[in-house]
Amino acid sequence: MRAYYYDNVPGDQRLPHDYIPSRPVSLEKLASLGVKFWTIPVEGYEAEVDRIAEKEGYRNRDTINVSKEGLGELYETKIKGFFEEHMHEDEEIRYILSGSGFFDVRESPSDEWIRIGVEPGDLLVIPEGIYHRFTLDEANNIKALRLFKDEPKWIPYNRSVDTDANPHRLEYLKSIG
Ligand code: KMT
Ligand code: NI
Repeated sequence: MRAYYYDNVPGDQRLPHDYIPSRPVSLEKLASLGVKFWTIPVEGYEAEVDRIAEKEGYRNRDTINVSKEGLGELYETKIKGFFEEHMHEDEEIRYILSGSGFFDVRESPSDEWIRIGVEPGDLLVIPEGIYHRFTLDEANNIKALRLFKDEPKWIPYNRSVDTDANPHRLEYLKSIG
């Protein structure tokens, strides 16, 4: 995992968009925004992922393969949708099995994008109510476990005046002070 401020230069979303020089973001900074992170080697990952899932109450999981092969005719639509700025009313929990990609999360109150480059072995928890988006990188594939507590609440609410007033959004802002 590597996190840094997104440079906002127009162009391909799959490029790194790292400032020159880079403006790195620490794990402490991410934690202050409610973003949680673990590294668990993919070889024999099950026991450790099970342990964390047990501790955090992530009782269910499935696998998602974001690639042309994995998504078929939904590919273009999905890729576009993932990169719309949105929030969820539940955590978005991903353990990366293979490939790579970028999760962008909004820092509050600055409203700057922080880009989180993920790779195999990364377990990332994006809190409910935070604005975020996802893109593949130039390698164009990622395979991840999606963990969740009960029924998955994966509805993306694209950012608007309505989401600004969503109770989960307000609760999130309160939680980060
Ligand atoms: C999401 O909800 O944005 C995704 O599942 C995207 C990719 S998971 C690595
Ligand atoms: Ni999302």
